[in-house]
Amino acid sequence: MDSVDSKVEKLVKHFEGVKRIGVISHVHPDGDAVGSVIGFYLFLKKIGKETKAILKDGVPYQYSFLDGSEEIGTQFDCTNMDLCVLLDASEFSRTGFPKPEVPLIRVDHHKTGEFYSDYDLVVTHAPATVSLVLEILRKWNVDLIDEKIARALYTGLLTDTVSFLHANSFTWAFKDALFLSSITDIEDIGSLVYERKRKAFYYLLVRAIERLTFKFGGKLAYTFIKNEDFPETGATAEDTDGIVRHVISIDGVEVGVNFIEYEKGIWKLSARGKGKVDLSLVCSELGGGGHKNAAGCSIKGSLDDAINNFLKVFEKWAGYL
Ligand SMILES: [Mn+2]
Repeated sequence: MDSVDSKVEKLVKHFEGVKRIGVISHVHPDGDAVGSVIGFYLFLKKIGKETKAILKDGVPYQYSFLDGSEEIGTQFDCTNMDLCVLLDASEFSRTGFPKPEVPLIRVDHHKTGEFYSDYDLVVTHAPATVSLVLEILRKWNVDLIDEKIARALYTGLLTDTVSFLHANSFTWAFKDALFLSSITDIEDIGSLVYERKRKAFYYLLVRAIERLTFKFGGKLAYTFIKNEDFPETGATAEDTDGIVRHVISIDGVEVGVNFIEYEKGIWKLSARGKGKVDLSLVCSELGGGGHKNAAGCSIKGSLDDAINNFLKVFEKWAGYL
């Protein structure tokens, strides 16, 4: 933790000398992206900075219970900021916007990605990006961490650890959970996040389960969501969240993959693992990235192209299954 501590200290000093700080994260934001953006944004406002928070796709409905979500913009207006903080994203292109002229700082726990300056705080053993944001806020002014901020950060921690099923560091994750639960009542957050799924999610899930295909002796399972599945089921991009968890949850499956065609002809691949193969390496070979057990990338072409390209690359790691 020592090197993290000194990096955080340096970063806080830098933030203190800056007036306007923009906060941004990736498209199709997950709980960690939303939680770290909202938590950091609310804190910046409270400490008296001029700030803007941006998520191109907005806050998905399952996280809209968080205070502050209504203040998150979807237009890119970071250009008149003194610096822009990229949270929970390995590359700026993941925001869905072109890289701005303003200085960038990356705060993230993904293995691969871009580096902008010595102020970058990229810590791969952090349980979530919210944990890094929490380190920053505690060092900056711990007394300003209120219930709203704590709820946003806890949401990111809960979802990125898959309800504490996985964590790069359980000690760190539980320490953060303990701290955050001392500031806010976390009792309802799990239910708000996980027990408000729309019916359209299940219509998509039924299709995904029916299409399951097993390879490598049943150790790799994949499925897909076609572009036309969205209008046919009434689902939106937000409703795909969590489908790949059902694929990886099958006994004997070591790697689960969902190919999702949000845009016609572009397959967004979401891969989950149980530790045997480093999926961030597999996905970075296909132009993406992520974590060992959760990674993704995009492949252009037909569904067969996407599946075949992935399987061709994956074959090299299949011996570890
Ligand atoms: Mn994350």
